[in-house]
Amino acid sequence: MPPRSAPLIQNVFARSAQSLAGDWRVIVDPYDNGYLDYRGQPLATDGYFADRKPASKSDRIEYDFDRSETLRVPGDWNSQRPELFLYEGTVWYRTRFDAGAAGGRRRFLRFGAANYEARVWLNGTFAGSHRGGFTPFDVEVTSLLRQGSNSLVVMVNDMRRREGVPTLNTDWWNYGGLTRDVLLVDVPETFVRDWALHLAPEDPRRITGWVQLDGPTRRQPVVVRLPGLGLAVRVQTDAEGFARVELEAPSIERWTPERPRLHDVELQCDTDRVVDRIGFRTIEVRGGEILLNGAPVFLRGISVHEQAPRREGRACGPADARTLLGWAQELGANFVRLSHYPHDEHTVRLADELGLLVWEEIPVYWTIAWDDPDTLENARTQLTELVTRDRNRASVVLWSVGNETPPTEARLRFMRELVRTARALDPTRLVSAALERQEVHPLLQRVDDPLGADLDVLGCNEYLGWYDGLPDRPDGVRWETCHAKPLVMTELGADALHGLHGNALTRWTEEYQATFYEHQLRMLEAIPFLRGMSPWILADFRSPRRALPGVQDGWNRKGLVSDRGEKKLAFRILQDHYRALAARWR
Ligand code: GCB
Repeated sequence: MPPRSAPLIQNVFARSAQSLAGDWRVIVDPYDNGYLDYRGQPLATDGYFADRKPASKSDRIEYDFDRSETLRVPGDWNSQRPELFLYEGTVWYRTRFDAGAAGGRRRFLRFGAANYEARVWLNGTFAGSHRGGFTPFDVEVTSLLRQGSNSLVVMVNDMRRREGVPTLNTDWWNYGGLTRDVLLVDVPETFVRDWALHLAPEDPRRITGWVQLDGPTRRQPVVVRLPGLGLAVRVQTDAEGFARVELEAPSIERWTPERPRLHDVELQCDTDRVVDRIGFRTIEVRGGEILLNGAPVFLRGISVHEQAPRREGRACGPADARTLLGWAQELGANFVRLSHYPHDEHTVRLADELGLLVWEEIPVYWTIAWDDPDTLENARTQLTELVTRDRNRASVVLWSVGNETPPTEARLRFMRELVRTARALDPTRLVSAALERQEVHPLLQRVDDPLGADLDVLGCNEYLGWYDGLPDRPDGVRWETCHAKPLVMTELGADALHGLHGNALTRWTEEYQATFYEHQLRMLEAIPFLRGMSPWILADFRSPRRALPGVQDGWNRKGLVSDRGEKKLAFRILQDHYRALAARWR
């Protein structure tokens, strides 16, 4: 039985927290010299983590954070210094910060993400570690924190590993570093660590869920309140600090893309009080339809990478989220596929506010070490952390367990385990994966991956007209599936360099891409079980696989928007289509 959740603090943004954003001192350490001795053994005391200064003029210390260069946190290192653009390895980060007296409270460091592995020391003492480049983790530092100045050292390593999740090969840039918020969070000794609140799928006039306390006083009454609606319930936690929540809410206004209503929620026990803003809605699949609040919905989507808009680097923070999701809204989307890894929590919270439905994904991508139990454990942990972080977001309707994985037995076992994990963690959402198509003959394509039997919604990536043929390749193509489930075409796309013009048969031109979309959209219109799409992709993104000089220059150019934020011709084509679809599915 997988755990109910990862030990993460829910809604850190509602907590009293100190941001550690700023310029951190860094040491670039390709040989892990600050961690290992010359025999490859971990250093006991002398590593860079000790953040030492010479005690006398004779003292030999071969590093000095105070005289080292700086990098901005949050931020990837690749885009901040030209010599780190292609760097993969270890970078040591050091910041100093002042902390007040603990006053009987507990303190945690929250890392929004560190790609890919992180080890954390506070004042020279090891405090915790994490692997997985896109999910948050908390490190308790209550007993390590000093009143006054503190030294926080984080060793971040972003080497790609064959047995990692993702593995060696991806079509996106391996941005390393402390890429998201770092916060010092302050909570009472016993606090409400986690909660899940949603409409009961079997009876949406009720809110159900649970709360989880953390700390020495685990048995407590907890009141869950929706002050705006005058609703409240009092529950009693057990010896583990856990209690189920049931609340009658017969006339609660639902969250919809058109009216994304969020409700203030308050959770209070004797020792703590915390708030959240939660939308309530249902999502299910019935008779080939995706039902949102009981009504059929068509997912007018776009895939999104976490590529910073109009600049180099990984997107992070609320402003980038606003630009990217703003473009999606301008396109007429009601749905975004946040590919191929968990995006920043700010993005998902903004989707809640804007009314965008969200597909979230873990980086189980292409071919990974299906037979390695530790790889599976790693993928399950990343999924658990993602679900824990976002299970209270109404916008999130689909968990995806992977992208374009090959239909072998070992992979099927691996993926089925992930599907089971997703369902055990969160029985209220749909589970999917982006699958591949099978060509029966050129005019008949089929989705018959056996994993489809385990999913609620089939995702399929197809590039008819780009990797296969010319823009008219989709003409007359029919689709079938053995699974009788709704299909979302999760990828289709063609590269175009913004400003490059030619006729529809000239690769890399905006005209080729626009024509590709015209033929694609006609084909998709004729698929009776199609219930959504998320073409590839919103904006051009950095990829080491894209070498063509003068066109790609290290960018995947399938964006409808260029790396500088300019819209290509195809943007308008999809926008017109989405306007028509929106009118039809009202
Ligand atoms: C795919 C992958 C995606 C790539 C895309 C492409 O099938 O899922 O990660 O970036 O194709 O552009 O080739």
